[in-house]
Amino acid sequence: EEVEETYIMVKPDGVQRGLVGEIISRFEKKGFLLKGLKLFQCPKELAEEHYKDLKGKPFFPKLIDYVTSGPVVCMAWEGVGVVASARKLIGATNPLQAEPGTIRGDLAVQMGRNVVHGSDSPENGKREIALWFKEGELCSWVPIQAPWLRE
Ligand code: DAT
Ligand code: MG
Repeated sequence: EEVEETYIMVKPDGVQRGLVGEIISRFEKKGFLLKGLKLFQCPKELAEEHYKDLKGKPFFPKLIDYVTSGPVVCMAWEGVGVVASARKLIGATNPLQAEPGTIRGDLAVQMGRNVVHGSDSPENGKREIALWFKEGELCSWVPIQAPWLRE
């Protein structure tokens, strides 16, 4: 049971469709700790760095266009097992395969419009938070509900 950090991002379609509150709410209600939050217009270079492992894939140019097509909401979340748990809350990459009850399963239909990003490993969680947030944009704090979330 390790305390981890994950980078969650509402993609431009989620922002345009007014799903920001709904998506943040799912992580809040689950009981994870929000450490950073901002609305941000992502430059192309940052999008390419973020998705560098996918460079060369046929869909890469469209993916970069999509993620830079409007503002995104950047979030850093902390918690025990938060990386894998957030991926479960988000659901499968292809929204048509994502289970009902997951964000993509409930709110999206197409892979190229799958509303949200979540880091795939604790290492990438750290890497992506460092990539998207500057020093001073993250808060360390203890919410009043902490003793009611973990014994
Ligand atoms: P995930 O976002 O579930 O971590 P990923 O890291 O494999 O998925 O890919 C990043 C994004 O790229 C994904 O959210 C949507 C897009 N993508 C992935 N595979 C794709 C494909 N085969 N065709 C079109 N878009 C794809
Ligand atoms: Mg991924």
